[in-house]
Amino acid sequence: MQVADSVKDQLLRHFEEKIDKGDAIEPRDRMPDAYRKHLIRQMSQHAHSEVIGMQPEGNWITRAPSLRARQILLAKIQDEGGHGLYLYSAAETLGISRDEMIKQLHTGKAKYSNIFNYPALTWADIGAIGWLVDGAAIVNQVSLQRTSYGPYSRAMVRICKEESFHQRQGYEIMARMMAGTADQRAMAQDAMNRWWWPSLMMFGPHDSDSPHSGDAFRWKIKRHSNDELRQKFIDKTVQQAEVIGLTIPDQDLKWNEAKRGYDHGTINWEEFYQVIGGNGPCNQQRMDHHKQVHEEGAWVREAAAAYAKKKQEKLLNH
Ligand code: BYC
Repeated sequence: MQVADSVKDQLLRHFEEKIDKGDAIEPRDRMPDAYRKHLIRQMSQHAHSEVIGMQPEGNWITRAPSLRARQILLAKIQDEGGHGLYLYSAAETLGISRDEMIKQLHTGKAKYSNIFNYPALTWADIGAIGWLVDGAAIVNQVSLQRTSYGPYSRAMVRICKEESFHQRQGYEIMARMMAGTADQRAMAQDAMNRWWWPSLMMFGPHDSDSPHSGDAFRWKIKRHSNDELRQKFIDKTVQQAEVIGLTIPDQDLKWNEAKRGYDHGTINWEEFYQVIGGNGPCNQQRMDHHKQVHEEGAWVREAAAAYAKKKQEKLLNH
C-alpha cells in the first residue's frame, strides 16, 4: 500500500513539475483526476458551443442579401462545425466518448456558451455575431493556445486562424451597413445594442465569482483571467465601433488613463445565470433542434461505424 502510494506521489510530482516548467501535458501522461475532469467539462462545453453556435447563423443562409454573402456565411458555419469536431476529438483523448458528451449536453449536465441562446433577428445580427461573438471568442482562444493540455492547445492554434477571418466577415457586414441608408444604420445599431452585453458575459463571471479559476490557473489551463480577457476585448472593440460610427450601448463606458483601458457599466449577472441555467430566449429551441437533428443523423453514424468496422476487419484478415 505504501509502495503504491509513493508511486502515485511520484507520478503526481512529475505532473506538477511538467506544469511548473510550462511543458504540455499529453494524453498518455499521468494526470490528477480533477485536472482530467476540469478539462472534459471545459472542452466539451467549448465543443458544444461551436456546434450550437451554427444554429443562429444557419437561420440566415437562405436569406443572405447576395450570393457572395451567402457563400461566405456558409463557409463560416462549416468552419464552426469543424471546430466542434476538433474539440470533441481532443476531449476524447481524455477518456470520454462523444456519445457521452452529447448525452451530457442533452440532459443539461454540460453547458454551452450563453451567447447562443439569443435570437438572430436581422441580417445585421449576422454581422454582430461575426464581429462581437467571434471577436470575443478569439480573445479567449488566443490565450487558450498556451493552455497546458497539448491536444486542446493545438486545436486552438488552428481554430484561431479561422476565427480571425470570421471576425472580419462580421465587421465587414457592420461597416457596409453603417455606410448604407438610415434604415441600415439603425438596424446595425440595434444589433449592436442587443449583442454587446451578452458578448461581455461570454468571458464568464467576474474573477471574484469564478469558482473554477483557482484550479484553472494552478494547472495553467487558463493563462488570463475572465476579467483580463473581457477588458482586452472591450479595449479593442470600442475603437472598431468608433471607426464605423456605432455607439457602444453603455453610458458608463469611459477611458481610464491610469489603467490605460476602458471602465464599463454593470453587467447584468442575473440575466447571465438565467440564460446559462436554461431560461434564455432560445434555450428550448436550440436544444430541441439539436436533439431532433441528432436523432435524424443516427443512420449516418451507424453507417460510418459499420464501414470503419469492415475496414478494420479487412486489415486484420490480410
Ligand atoms: N456561457 O468558474 P467559471 C464560438 C459557467 S464558440 C455558459 O469562470 P471557467 C462561435 C461555467 O461553465 C466559442 N456558461 O468557469 C461558435 C461554470 O459553470 P459549470 C466558445 C458559462 O470554466 C459558433 C460557471 O459558469 N468559447 O466562438 O473557469 C459561431 C462558473 O464560471 C459561461 C469557449 O467555450 C458562458 N459564457 O471559465 C460563432 C471558451 N462562462 O461548468 C462563434 C472555452 C462561464 O461549473 N471556455 N460559464 O456548470 C473557457 O474559456 C472557460 O470555460 C470560460 C469560463 C472562460 C467560458
